[in-house]
Amino acid sequence: MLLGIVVKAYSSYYYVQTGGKVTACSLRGRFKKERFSLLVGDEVAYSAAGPDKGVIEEIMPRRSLLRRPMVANVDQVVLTFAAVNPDIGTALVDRFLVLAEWSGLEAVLCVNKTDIADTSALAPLAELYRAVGYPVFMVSAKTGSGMEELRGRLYDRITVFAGPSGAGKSSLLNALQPGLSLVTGEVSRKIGRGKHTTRFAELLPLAGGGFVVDTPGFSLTEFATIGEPELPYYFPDIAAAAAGCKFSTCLHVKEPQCAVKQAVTEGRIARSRYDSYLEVLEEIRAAKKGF
Ligand SMILES: Nc1nc2c(ncn2[C@@H]2O[C@H](COP(=O)(O)OP(=O)(O)O)[C@@H](O)[C@H]2O)c(=O)[nH]1
Ligand SMILES: [Mg+2]
Ligand SMILES: [Zn+2]
Repeated sequence: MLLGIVVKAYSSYYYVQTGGKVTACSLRGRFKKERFSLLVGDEVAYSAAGPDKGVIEEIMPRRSLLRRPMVANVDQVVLTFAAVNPDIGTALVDRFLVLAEWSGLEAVLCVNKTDIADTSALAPLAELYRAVGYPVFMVSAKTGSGMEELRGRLYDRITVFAGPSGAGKSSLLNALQPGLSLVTGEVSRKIGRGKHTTRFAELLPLAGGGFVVDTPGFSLTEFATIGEPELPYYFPDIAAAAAGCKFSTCLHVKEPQCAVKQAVTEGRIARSRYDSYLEVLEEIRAAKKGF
């Protein structure tokens, strides 16, 4: 039996990669009866069934599950923003970070298009997120600047690229791995709006080891399913300060003796982070009333 990773699922075949080789595998009948949904990213054992063909005999336990897109065993997400066009802003960054934390993914920030931006003006933003604990990469898909550092972060892991449309996710992946030929720019947006966009992603192999997944982005309307009490935990800076609040149920809004508000006043938590927290909390509350 051979071990491999499912890199693509297409019309009842699972494409399993072992080393540099991809084998088209079918699923052993008993899995179909169990209605087991095998996903891209799953590790499997398979037996050979002819040249370039195989049968999946065993499915290994999953380390993680990302629901949109459906990918198993994702290790981290690279949240990609453009320095300009569309301009990066803390409100949007914080929303993507909440979704990453909520999905249980390690998150890193990547600021692209630094070739057409004033990088010194971006330094405070990078500093802010590094202080919260997120690695920040300043890159340009166009000039290749900063790409080696980013590449180092992708080695031997499954990484999902997410972020707003137009940030340059597909361009970055094309620059990281020549030969991928992902569609970029206006054309990709037109395709993306079509109704046949797949919910199922494909793992794209990196030559040095590891896989990347290009996504059109998380849906930003999913806050409704986050509970109010858990929200502070998705802001690591807020969660760290919350230990000092008088009430263990403190949501850091109007409660007395709130260590979070104190930390904002004293500048230990960035005002923009706290504002983002209040905004998302408000949306969670509004969504609850609405439905
Ligand atoms: N100047 C500049 N433009 C870029 C860079 N990366 C991507 N772009 C442009 O930004 C647009 C959107 O890129 P795309 O990769 O499709 O973004 P995606 O929607 O995040 O996948 C395209 O017109 C790219 O040519 C970069 O590093 N510098
Ligand atoms: Mg794209
Ligand atoms: Zn508090």
